Amino acid sequence: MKTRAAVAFEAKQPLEIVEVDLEGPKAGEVLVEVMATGICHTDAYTLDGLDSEGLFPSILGHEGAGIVREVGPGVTSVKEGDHVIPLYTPECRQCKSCLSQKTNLCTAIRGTQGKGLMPDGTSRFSYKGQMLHHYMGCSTFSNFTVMPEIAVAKIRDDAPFETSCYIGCGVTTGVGAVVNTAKVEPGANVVVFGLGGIGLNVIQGAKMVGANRIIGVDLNPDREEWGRKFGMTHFLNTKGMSRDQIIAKVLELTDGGADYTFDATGNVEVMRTALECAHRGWGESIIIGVAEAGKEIATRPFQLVTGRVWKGTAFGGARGRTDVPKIVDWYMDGKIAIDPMITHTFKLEDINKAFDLMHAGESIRSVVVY
Ligand code: NAD
Ligand code: AHE
Ligand code: ZN
Repeated sequence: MKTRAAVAFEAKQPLEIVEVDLEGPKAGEVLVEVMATGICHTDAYTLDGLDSEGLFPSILGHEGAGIVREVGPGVTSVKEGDHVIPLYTPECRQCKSCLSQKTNLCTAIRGTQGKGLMPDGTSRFSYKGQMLHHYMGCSTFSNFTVMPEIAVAKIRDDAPFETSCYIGCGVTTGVGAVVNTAKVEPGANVVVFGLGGIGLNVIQGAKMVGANRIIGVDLNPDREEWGRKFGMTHFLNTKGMSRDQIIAKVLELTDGGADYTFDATGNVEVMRTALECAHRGWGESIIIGVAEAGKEIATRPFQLVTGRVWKGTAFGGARGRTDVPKIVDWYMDGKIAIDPMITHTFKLEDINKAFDLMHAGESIRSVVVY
């Protein structure tokens, strides 16, 4: 079939809206009509050529919601007409990782997914005879996409696509980092570095579980108002501040250090600061941000010897097929907010504007509605 898509032909170039060819679903796969997709900073980082796994030409996008339009042979867990959220972290429930119950990082198809291919090692997308890569196993910047059955979460039919698509990455990542990865307990003091589409969800997750002080850190002064809307109790604008100054201020606000800190910037210097703001003896620092290719983190080992813990989280530690439908329920029941964070809505033709707004710090989340 033909479908409209925003194609990343080359790094650092605007996406081009073209009609591409899409092959139908093979065994174990489903055809999904993407109804809406968010634009996450990870899409921008890949488009900017900063992802060591980045491939071109490709169809980016990994934060979607849509409807199953066709199922391939052997598909049993979803059917035509089901509403689904594509999962860049699948859940096969059979691999060593899924069975371990220690991680959400299903390994069933990670190898081919990282090469921009479907599990059989081929792509379903092409343009004028040239193969286009899939992206993070999702490619939601295409109106129709093909997904492995293990990489879609069936969700309730009454959840609006244009808001629930955000659960496909940002919401689940931020809230899940609090609930699944850090397991923040009531009364804990929390510091969130970077109050964008992910960090604000960390804030609302921390508020939801009953954290005490929730300190937001950003260089953009406009983010203070945003943080306060979702439960932030203190704001620190770190523009012009040295690492030592930031740490001293956080230690003052948290009686010696935070119980939990989160990096939602992707900046490795910030990741170090976040770790060193954690309380001696028990403070945990969770890395959410994706750093540019070639960047490394550093700290004095003494920081860990003295009991601070450095952790990371992908997709908020969520097991997609199991947890995503529950997060949709939290949203529909009013336990978490999504609508106010969606600051801009575009047609696919205008998707490049969403990247411009993100880089200018003017949007929280932009969504393309097909
Ligand atoms: P965003 O652009 O919406 O937000 C980033 C925020 O960080 C902005 O408010 C910006 O002003 C702030 N910031 C930048 N540099 C800073 C600094 N030095 N100090 C303080 N604040 C700073 O991006 P997003 O969509 O929220 O994504 C955030 C990060 O999370 C990105 O690196 C993204 O790739 C990553 N991410 C990771 C996962 C995961 O599963 N681990 C999932 C989604 C996104
Ligand atoms: N490919 C990059 C790393 C990118 C990355 O860490 N992606 C996160 C999701 S970001 C969503 O916005 C993730 O899930 N990672 C686990 C995985 O298996 O990809 C690199 O550095 O090579
Ligand atoms: Zn994302």
